[in-house]
Amino acid sequence: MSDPTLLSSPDALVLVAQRGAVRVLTLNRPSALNSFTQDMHAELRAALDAAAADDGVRAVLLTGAGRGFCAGQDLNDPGMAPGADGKPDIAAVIETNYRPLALRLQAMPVPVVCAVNGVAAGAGANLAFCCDIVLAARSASFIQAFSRIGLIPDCGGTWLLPRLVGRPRALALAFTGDKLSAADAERFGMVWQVVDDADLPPQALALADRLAALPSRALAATRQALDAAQSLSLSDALTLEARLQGELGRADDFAEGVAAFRQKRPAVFKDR
Ligand code: T3D
Repeated sequence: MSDPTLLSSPDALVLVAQRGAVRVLTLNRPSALNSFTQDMHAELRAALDAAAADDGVRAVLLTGAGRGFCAGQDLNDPGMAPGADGKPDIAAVIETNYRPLALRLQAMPVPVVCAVNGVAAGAGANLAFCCDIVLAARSASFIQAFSRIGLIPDCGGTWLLPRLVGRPRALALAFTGDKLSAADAERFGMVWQVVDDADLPPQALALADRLAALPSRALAATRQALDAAQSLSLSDALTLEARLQGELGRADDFAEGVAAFRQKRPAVFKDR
């Protein structure tokens, strides 16, 4: 595996590096546990858009610098100009920042692995859950910190949490704001795997490499179908499966996968 190439400035709020076919994005405000300012939002959006547009990127790995993953919105950052009544306009913060972030992640053309290296609080926790596969360091934790400050789960939390853990646990997590250990998050099915802290970077990279070698278009269509099926009848889900499968069946990766199977060799997928 080649050494990573840093594509961003070393003091960027989101470090951008390329390692093989994996685009590694590192939230980089460690002194404030990588909480979101307007500027960090803008850099993360730009970094995800760039990864989505680059055919050399076949997987994205998102993680945090320092001892935290992301502590949600920076509560010292005014974020947006106050509304006409002089009060905080959080709706505008969500529409401008969190909506595009959650929807960008849901529509990435390549898989997104999240390596949660420490505490993930508020929108930081839900950012992780917006990603496709979450690995967590054993010392990491997840906090729906919103109720403590009089808010509801955002960054897709209201949509994601009940789907991940069911309504009773979603409500308990959101109401109490209790810290959930990585082990309990794994037990609840919110993360794919918990690994020892020192093993997180190599294991997350290894997983991203594995995903990068798979047929990207089929993975993106799988995510699309699973998400859409949440609100479809079985009949409509079958219709969507037929449409997506029909498209994939005409793509080069399907021909390559079948040829590789018949020839008893590893497949080399190229579509995106
Ligand atoms: O506001 C809007 O625009 C709406 C959007 C809402 C989305 C949201 O995400 S709302 C939820 C916002 N996040 C939180 O409420 C979490 C706040 N942070 C904490 O509760 C704790 O920091 C943690 C439980 C995450 C970690 O605790 P601990 O003891 O390990 O660390 P710490 O000492 O509290 O934090 C370390 C530093 O990070 C500290 O700075 P200092 O004192 O060393 O200079 C702390 O102030 C800073 N920090 C942590 N979280 C935030 C933060 N600074 C700004 N905003 C934060 N969210």
